[in-house]
Amino acid sequence: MTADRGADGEDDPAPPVVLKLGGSLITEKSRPETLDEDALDAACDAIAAALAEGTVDRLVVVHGGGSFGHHHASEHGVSTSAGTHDPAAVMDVHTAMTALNRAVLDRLHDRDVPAVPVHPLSLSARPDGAEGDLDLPLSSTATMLEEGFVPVLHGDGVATADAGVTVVSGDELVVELAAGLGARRVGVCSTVSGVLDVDGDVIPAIDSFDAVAEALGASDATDVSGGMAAKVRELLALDAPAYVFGAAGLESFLRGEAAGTRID
Ligand code: IP8
Repeated sequence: MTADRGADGEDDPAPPVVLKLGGSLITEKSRPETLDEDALDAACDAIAAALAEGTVDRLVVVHGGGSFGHHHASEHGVSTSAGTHDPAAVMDVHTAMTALNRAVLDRLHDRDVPAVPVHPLSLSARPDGAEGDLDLPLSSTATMLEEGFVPVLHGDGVATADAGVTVVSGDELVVELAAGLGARRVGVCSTVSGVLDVDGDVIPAIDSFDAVAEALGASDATDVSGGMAAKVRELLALDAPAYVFGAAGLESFLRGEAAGTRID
């Protein structure tokens, strides 16, 4: 693990890389609770190689829900804005997501990656209700990083004032982690090879939302309908450069090179 020499002479740990593995990448979205074994293995191979080669020294992984979380969430009518007070619904979503998390961890352990789980349901909250900001305490994740672990978080349920439990998405976690931990680089790896223009070609770089609003189909500057437009807007707000790429770009990203669309 490398460290930078701080102004006070103390060793400051290098800022981490935050990587999201999309649920659509690591699961078969059309079949409930089914992994895409090949895609997950390939992603874990790339992560293990980057850590072994030292192109990444501090890494936080976040994964989405794919056919594990989303299946149960939609069955119970739970989303990032619609909550539930039914403990069975909370358990269905959380149990499926911890099963997926375990599958990711097992494959990382097979490759000697020191991965440990962080379950947002036990940690985070939306104290201002479903439309409010996420409160994600970062001290456990930060300390795990300092101790040499690779924390692996996942989309989950989250306690939400006046709504019970809503869903927290992997994208929300990525933004909170990147901002709160002062990430060096942020990667969002999914089944799409980048942010696409109206012709379906990857846009190499985005530095302003207005320049790409039309291509993203955003109707106005306050569009919060989710999807790529919301993702780009949130990634633009980060201090760290963010990259949106497909499976083929993961190795490049982890080597510190360009991949897919750079959002900065
Ligand atoms: O796949 C949502 O995370 P996402 C996870 O990143 C659940 O949107 C619990 C549905």
